[in-house]
Amino acid sequence: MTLLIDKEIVEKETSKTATTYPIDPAMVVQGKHADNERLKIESDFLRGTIADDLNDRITGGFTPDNFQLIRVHGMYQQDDRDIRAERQKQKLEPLHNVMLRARMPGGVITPKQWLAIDKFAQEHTSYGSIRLTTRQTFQFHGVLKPDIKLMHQTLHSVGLDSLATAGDVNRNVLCTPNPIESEIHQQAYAWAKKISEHLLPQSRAYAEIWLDEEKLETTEASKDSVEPILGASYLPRKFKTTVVVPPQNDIDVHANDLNFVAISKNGQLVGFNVLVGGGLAMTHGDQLTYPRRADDFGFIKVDDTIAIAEAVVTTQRDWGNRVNRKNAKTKYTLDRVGIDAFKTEVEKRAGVTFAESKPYEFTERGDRIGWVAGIDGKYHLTLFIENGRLLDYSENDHAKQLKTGVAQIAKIHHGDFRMTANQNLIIAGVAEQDKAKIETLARQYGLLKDDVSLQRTSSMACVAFPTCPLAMAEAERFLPSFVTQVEGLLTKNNLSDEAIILRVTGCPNGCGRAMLAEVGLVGKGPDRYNLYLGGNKGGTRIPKIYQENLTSAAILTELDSLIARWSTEREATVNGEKEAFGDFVIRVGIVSEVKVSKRDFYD
Ligand code: SRM
Ligand code: SF4
Repeated sequence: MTLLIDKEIVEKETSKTATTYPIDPAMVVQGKHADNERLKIESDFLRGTIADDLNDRITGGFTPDNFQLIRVHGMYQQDDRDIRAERQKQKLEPLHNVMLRARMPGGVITPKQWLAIDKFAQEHTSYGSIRLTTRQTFQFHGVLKPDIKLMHQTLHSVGLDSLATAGDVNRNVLCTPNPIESEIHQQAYAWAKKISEHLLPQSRAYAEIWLDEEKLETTEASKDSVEPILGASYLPRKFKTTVVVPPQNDIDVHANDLNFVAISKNGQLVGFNVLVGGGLAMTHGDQLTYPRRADDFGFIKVDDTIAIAEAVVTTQRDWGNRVNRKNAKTKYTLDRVGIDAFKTEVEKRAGVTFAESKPYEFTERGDRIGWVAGIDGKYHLTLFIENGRLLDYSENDHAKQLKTGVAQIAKIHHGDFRMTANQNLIIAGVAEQDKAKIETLARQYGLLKDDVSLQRTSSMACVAFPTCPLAMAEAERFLPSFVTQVEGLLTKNNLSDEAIILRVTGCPNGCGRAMLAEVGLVGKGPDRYNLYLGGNKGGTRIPKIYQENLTSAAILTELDSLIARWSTEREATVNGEKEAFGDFVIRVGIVSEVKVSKRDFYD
């Protein structure tokens, strides 16, 4: 099978380009820069004093600047919130540890790599779990300072890293994760990888600090060339990119700053429609923050992909708000300077003119749990992993040993694994003769069950307690029993074969993408959530607030009557299917439709 990516094109496009552009002051927010800007500039290209902190064993934590800087190296300092108060009572510092998030464009990981991360999670993390995330990678939670370097070296020894999975940089690049379903999927994945690599920080800080590589001094003369794309102060805020193959929108384009929507002709990838400026986070009570859909900039040919990716990133780098981090993401830059101005600048920088967008449609987002056949004669088994948490929940009962189960599969699997943006895991590239063995293991270890409802596989939650420092309410720990209750409501109304896209996030940052759900719960406080309704199946509509500050019991009461109405009043759609819940609540006026998020999200 040939990839459309031509080696020469890639080499030409990935060569270092001049990255300073004349900047119109009218496009830049004036004022005192946020403190994060100082620390990035002073960090000597992401080094800071991380190495010194690592040797300081008096505290388990990092100094405030390094607390931020380690994020670009893929780590967050955390502590277990369940035991925080108790430790405080005992006059102990919080039990500082780090969470690590790996870089894994398109979520692809080999069995050998899997076995290495499995072993590390088992031996060196306090939770003993591997957590699949909503952005096609995994996290370790609870790694203590003495093990941090070992963790990076372990990843490196199997060809993995965690560079730029957090912080003000381009994050892990997502890609529709069934790569052998068509040639387009494979080509899309190759582009996701290429974009990820092209936009990575070039600083050698990661290699020096974690892999003990030789330290290179940054001289005054070399400063300008260290980061040709990101610049010495990196991006104003996090930046997220995807490559997606319609009609699947399984990576949720509207949560991302930059999206390449694959357009094909006669089975070949001919280019991408480019969508810019999506993002879901908001702050309770601050109407200057809001979730926003990405805007369609137009169509580009495949050869222009890297140039456009770089131009969008450098435009956001130069025009993004460095004064107020709450308004620093690309979505706010677009609304401040105007879509046309941003797009024209991207065209100028890339030397590419957007053509009119090509038609496409997103119809679904869920993963197809179970086996699918690939075009290469191989098979792929998608496992539903509730909340993405791979953990051995019992010492003796195999059926509850999810983490061990995946490791057992890794030992005999000849293909690879693909993490999905719905926190699930695909065992990809299985030969016909190996299917039965793999399926037996998956069933034996509770990774594949016949009685999981469509509602459960359509539900998702962010991590929240006990590790997330920003959580206001439970999410991951709350979801399983809440779904059971929703299943009950569906059954009561003869809808047990149907599902509502249900998502819960422990705070308004939106990591579980509740702001693209048909029913979204956004945490406000202990057992308190704002209830949003009206997203759609394709993930192209933002839901609207229905009621605020409800307990979970009150939400179930609301859902009880809404689902009862849906079951009796729903209509057939034009293509004969029954109306989805998110469409229904808008048609009958339970909530109004959010069309232009900035204007009508808060009406
Ligand atoms: Fe997220 C911060 C977990 C996807 C928006 N997110 C966090 C932190 C690191 C908390 C912190 O800053 O200290 C959470 C760590 C929890 C923990 O203990 O693991 C966290 N985010 C996650 C993950 C693990 C949720 C999950 O259950 O899978 C996802 C990891 C993705 C990855 O692998 O890179 C995750 N985060 C998202 C998404 C969804 C997406 O990208 O598709 C969003 C919304 C989309 C967007 O960016 O608009 C999201 N996370 C945020 C934000 C708000 C950003 C903003 O624009 O204001 C924060 C807070 C921040 O950055 O200040 C945040
Ligand atoms: Fe934490 Fe909030 Fe993200 Fe959930 S949505 S993981 S609570 S930051």
